[in-house]
Amino acid sequence: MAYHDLREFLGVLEDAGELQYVQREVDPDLEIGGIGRKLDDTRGPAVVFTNVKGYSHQVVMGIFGTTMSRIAMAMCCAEDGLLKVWLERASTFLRPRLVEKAPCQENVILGDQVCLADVIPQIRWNTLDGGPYITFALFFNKDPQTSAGNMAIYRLMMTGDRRMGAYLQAPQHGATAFLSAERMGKPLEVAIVIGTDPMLYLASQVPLQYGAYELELAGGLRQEPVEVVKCKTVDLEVPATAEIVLEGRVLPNVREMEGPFGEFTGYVGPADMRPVIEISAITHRNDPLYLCTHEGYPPTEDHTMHSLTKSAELFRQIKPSTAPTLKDVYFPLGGCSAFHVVASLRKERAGQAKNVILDILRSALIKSCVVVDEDIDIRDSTQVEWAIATRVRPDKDIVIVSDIAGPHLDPLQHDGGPSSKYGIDATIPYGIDFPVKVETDEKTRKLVEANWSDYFSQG
Ligand SMILES: Cc1cc2nc3c(=O)[nH]c(=O)nc-3n(C[C@H](O)[C@H](O)[C@H](O)COP(=O)(O)O)c2cc1C
Ligand SMILES: [Mn+2]
Repeated sequence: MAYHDLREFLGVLEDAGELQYVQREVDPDLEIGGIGRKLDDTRGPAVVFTNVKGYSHQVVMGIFGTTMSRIAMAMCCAEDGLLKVWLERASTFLRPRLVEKAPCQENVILGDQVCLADVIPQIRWNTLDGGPYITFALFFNKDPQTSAGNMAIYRLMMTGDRRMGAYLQAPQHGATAFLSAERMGKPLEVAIVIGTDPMLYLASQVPLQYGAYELELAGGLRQEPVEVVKCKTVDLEVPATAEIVLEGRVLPNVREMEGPFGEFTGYVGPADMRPVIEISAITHRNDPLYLCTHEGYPPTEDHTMHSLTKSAELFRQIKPSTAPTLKDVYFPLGGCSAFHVVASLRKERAGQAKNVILDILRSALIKSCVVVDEDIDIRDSTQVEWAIATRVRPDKDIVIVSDIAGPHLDPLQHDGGPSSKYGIDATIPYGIDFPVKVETDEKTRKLVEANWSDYFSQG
């Protein structure tokens, strides 16, 4: 089963009691950001703001929020075993299907008529932000040489009626394509798509190799190709049922100040001279829904999404080689679902956990990891801390790698210089005499399970 569009998914959230309407007027200047922070902190519902000051359409925030349950709903599967379902479906790529007529083009605004503020609410999320930001748009482009498609999320700062600054940072693929177009002296055509089937948002966060198209992965994940329509002013195709589409070009040899911005790391990222997009058309559905997301320190929706998509992709990459007995991989939200990884395995040789550590730390995007035995639930931080506290010999089990490229958004990496990494082997050392774990025996466990509700019933 697949959702036709964002609206269908919102209906499912509402039926499940996971969506609430806010009818009171809210200010896009800081107030929506403050509400987003509190909803994330309290693991709150998705919200629809029906009355946004100075804006005539509805604003939707937090479709996934900070629990895995709404991600499972987006995937039409149970929360238990989500990673397994993801891995099964993610091996299929389905090419999009082109349609002639599309809801996302019910309204077309061209050239001089374009004024971003008419269609996009001017949300300033935090006091130190450099301006109003679009935070939850799918950014589409093609490689200027091969025409391979790309779909990702890059934040956008609105700087004029038709102008935006983009955080396009190599090695992200949109930046790679732009730099290649710029070397040819050409602009890069882009489409910025807001509000679709949530599966497209999840697929956009899978770290595929350059040239692999995330929209085709989305087709596989939803088990049905995505319908697309040709854009009006650029040579790109966009999801037909999207709420809002901005068409435009990243201008060659132009850089303007973008930022600062309150990032997913939980820190304010500095402003810098960054690429600029000029908008050539806006198309949108009747009564469009503007979809956005709040960013900041964990937990946020960004971390919830990344935790699943990155865990699945890393598991897929490292399982076959180093550790066929690898059991689970998890990017915890507290590690920004980016810098820190926990993995579990059934160790079959002395030292094998260190091979897994090196396999994980190989990625420039990861800074640290912990590897534990398979009896530890790596999604439970208390169990992971218990393994670290009781199974680590600090002089033997900590690996440190110096002078290596690390994640560029690590707040200690703003100078860009080489980083360092560490991994902790928190598995029981192989072949040593180690105490037996305290556990309820099977017979007693079954007895207690069978009697559980009776213990607490009155009379
Ligand atoms: C809400 C949100 C905002 C994001 N903003 C940015 C951004 O501004 N710049 C960036 O490089 N990545 C950003 N990302 C992460 C990328 O979308 C993600 O790493 C993606 O997999 C990159 O795809 P690519 O490899 O095709 O470039 C954001 C992700 C989310 C969920
Ligand atoms: Mn990509």
